[in-house]
Amino acid sequence: MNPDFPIWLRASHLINFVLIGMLLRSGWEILSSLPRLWWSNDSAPGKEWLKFTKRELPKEEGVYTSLMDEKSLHPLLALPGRENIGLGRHWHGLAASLWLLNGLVYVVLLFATGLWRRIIPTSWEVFPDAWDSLLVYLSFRTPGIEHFTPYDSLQMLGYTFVVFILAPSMVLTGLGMSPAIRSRFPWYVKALGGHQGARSLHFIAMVLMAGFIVMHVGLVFLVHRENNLVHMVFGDVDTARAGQALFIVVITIVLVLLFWFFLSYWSLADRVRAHKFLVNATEPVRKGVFGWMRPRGSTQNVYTEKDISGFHWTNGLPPTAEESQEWLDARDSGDWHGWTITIGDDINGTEKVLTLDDLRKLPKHEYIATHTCMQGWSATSKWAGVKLKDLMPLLGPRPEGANYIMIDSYGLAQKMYDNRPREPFYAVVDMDMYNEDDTVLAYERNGKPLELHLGAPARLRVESNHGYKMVKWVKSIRWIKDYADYGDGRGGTREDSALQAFNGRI
Ligand SMILES: Nc1nc2c(c(=O)[nH]1)N[C@H]1C(S)=C(S)[C@@H](COP(=O)(O)O)O[C@H]1N2
Ligand SMILES: [Mo]
Repeated sequence: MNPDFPIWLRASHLINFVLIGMLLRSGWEILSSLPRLWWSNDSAPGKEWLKFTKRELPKEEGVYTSLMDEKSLHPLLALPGRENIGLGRHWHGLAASLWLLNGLVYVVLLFATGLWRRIIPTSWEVFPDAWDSLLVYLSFRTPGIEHFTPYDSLQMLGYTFVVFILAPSMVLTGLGMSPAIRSRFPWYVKALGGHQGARSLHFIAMVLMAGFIVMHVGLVFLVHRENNLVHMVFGDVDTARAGQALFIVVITIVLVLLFWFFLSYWSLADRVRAHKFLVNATEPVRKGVFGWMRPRGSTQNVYTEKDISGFHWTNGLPPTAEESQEWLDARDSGDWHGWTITIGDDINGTEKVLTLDDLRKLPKHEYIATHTCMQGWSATSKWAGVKLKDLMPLLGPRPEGANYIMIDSYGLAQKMYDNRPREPFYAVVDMDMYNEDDTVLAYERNGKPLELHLGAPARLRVESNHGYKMVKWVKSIRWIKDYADYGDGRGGTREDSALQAFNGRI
């Protein structure tokens, strides 16, 4: 046995392979839901630095939704494929958590066993040596086996970069896209170049990682293949079993590919089942890591008026005549005359009807925050409105048994995932979200009345979550016992129809 390749090392190598494939494939699923990349926080059409779509977008706000920009990827390529960003996000979260765990175990053992000396260079000689091997490769030759002890200088540099620089930057830029983290530590996201900076850097890191994998796998077979194969499979130095090792490696790769494809088709075969499984698997991590983070947008000054975006994407278009004549009439009446919002409680059946003037008389909360849609776009605005926790007490104390608040819209969902008739758009917030200072029924943006396409006259803001919680054109806000009793029971339109998680903090 070669002490350089103990069983834990070989096992974590294999697990890493499985998980990284899941990460790449679910990442592509997420990217395909908005196949454009920006450096600027406003995600303005025409300002992309890279796009994977030929579609030209109107420059005008409010006529085109991000859902319309989705691209469908084949299930053999993406996890799960076919415009399922909800499930893609769950798979990404599950694979990322396991990948991080596997990576931590690997790094801890690497140091505990002293094997780190095999991959982390300890002498400056590594640079000229690596340069020499590079020249050898570039002349289509391979460095002699004596350079591999067990890794040559170029490998050491490559592995050190991937393990200690590239992998951590994937985690750090990935976390930078979480609304919980942004609303709690806005300076962190700003340091990454905002949401689009984090997103673009995450993409670039992915390209480097994918490039590394292709080279790495290629070189295993091209450079001293027999040695690599017995190291990897048997942890052995004796190349006598190289044939057997090759067989095992090929079979393993085929099985892993089949497993990846199976995950896609298993998810697509019964998306609700996949959602249940994935939410159960990921929610404890989501809760543990992000649950304690309360937004601090109102007290921080990281984002200022200077950061306010010139463009704001739209998801969901304003109610039409079939959706709500009532809303249209109020819109056309001037200053929303006749428009009302109902606050109520489904437990005792009490309710109170308020006008826009009633809302304006309540304490006004104003702050600057960045909106992110889970599809990937962002925009920074100054929002003003009434905190939900200032609004609901107008009804009296929280009713006995009320655990959630449900917000309904005058408008219908843009599309349902199973193509059934469109239902009214709604979202549910839990007590944590309700009690946050930056959970607001907003009626102003950037000091002006809320625009029609952004939810006029009042829309919800839940700054610790992605945009899908933030119901536009709000009609009613009600205490409920449990969201399982409404819709498909998943706690919102995007949860019901796009299989997003109830917890939208990442
Ligand atoms: N009524 C209604 N509210 C909605 C939606 C919708 O389709 N209908 N889309 C949600 C999603 S997914 C996002 S990202 C935000 C988009 O807000 P914006 O259009 O104001 O940018 O609204 C949310 N609220
Ligand atoms: Mo969204």
